[in-house]
Amino acid sequence: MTLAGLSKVNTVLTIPAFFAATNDNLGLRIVWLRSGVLLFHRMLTAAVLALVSAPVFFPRHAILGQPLGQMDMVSKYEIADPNRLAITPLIDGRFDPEEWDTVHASADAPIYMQWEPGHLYFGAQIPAGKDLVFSLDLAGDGWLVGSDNVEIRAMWDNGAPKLIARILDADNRNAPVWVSTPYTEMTTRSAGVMGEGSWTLEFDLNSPDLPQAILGRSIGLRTDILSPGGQTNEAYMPRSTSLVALRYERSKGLPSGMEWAPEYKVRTVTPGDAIKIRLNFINHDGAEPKRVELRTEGYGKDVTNVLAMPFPQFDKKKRAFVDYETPVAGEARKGYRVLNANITGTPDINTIIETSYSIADLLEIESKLPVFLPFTTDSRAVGGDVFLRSNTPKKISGEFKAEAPIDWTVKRNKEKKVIIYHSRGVMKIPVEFIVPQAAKGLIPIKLSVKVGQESVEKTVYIVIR
Ligand SMILES: [Ca+2]
Repeated sequence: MTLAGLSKVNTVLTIPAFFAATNDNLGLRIVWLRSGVLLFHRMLTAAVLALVSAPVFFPRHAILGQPLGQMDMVSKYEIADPNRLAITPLIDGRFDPEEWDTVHASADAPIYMQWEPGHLYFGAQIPAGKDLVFSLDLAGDGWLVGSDNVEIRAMWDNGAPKLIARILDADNRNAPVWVSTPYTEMTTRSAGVMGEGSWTLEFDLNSPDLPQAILGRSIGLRTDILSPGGQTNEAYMPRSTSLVALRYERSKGLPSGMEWAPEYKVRTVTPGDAIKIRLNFINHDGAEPKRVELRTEGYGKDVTNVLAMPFPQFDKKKRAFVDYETPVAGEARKGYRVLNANITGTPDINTIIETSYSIADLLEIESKLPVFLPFTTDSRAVGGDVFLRSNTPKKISGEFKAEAPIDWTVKRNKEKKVIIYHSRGVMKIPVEFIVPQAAKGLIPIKLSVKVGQESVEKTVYIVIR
């Protein structure tokens, strides 16, 4: 079992990126310095580093020699909490109670961020007449490192938000370039509402061109407000992103000497069923928790139990546990939800513990179809497996369907009877397609399973280029 806790906020000012930019801007001087005056070189380097790391007294663009009109994208980006929980929002442009988790508290433009496997979710409240730029370093290895950096510019356009995405490809560190990513724009669902003086933005980032959201991944993030038509910085310019991590657990105000970890048999529950989540505690010091209140946050609030009880005594091994057992109502909205445990006691204990669990469909559709195919002028057969993972102890029987674009043929298992006898069992369905001649682009494949009145659907993409 892993013990969850807060990790420190890390701010990354990409070092190679910084030097790339410094070299570029001070190019003439550096060539001259390399020709011999080593001592002066060292003094100048020290002075530049001192100025860059100095607080706010000097405008950094002046130090770095940025052309006028460049944005300050190296200021420290404040993060509310680096641990981001799995929470599924409803992408409708409206912020419901506890739907979103603040990642950047700002009076001008508060930013929200959370995730679930395969999806990164962002929300924002943006001043009317302004655009907002997200700079995401999806491998968390620094802006201007690798080809996993994406800039997403959100603007209000004709009554709805519009997103324009481009990837910063810095695989060649000496010549980073912008690469447009229309597939990211096509696969990102977004919604927004124009209000008094500001507009809302919600989006679900899930692109075949970008690294996938998985548990434990660290991501660099910053956002900047700018005017419509305003340009963001050139490809070679550094950006300072702050690291956040994709987690299932988080805690605030844990007393010193106290640790905790959740214990799940399974992290999923289907509507109409029940879930038990055990919270295990170890108390090395003298903290005295007195009471604990447990509830599910957000969309899970009205469909689950609220429990309050005295905090149990610690045993001789300084261990204690608290169980949260709840039925989940049949009409529950599906998605990741958060169990919130509020512990109070002496001295001045006010601890919040959070853990994500999934109110899930009857089964999960997992695709092992190829994501990328090289372009060819001939037609060809392409195959892979689809796994159906039951989320219920009950037997499942239904109908599987694979649907491809009209000029494609589903040659194997276009339709297939599904029977999963065992509790939380798995069924493998091999699927084969005939890809037509010269097919290219972003190809949606719709996979679905109908069980009684319920239909579970998933669209996956094959990219041919
Ligand atoms: Ca919403």
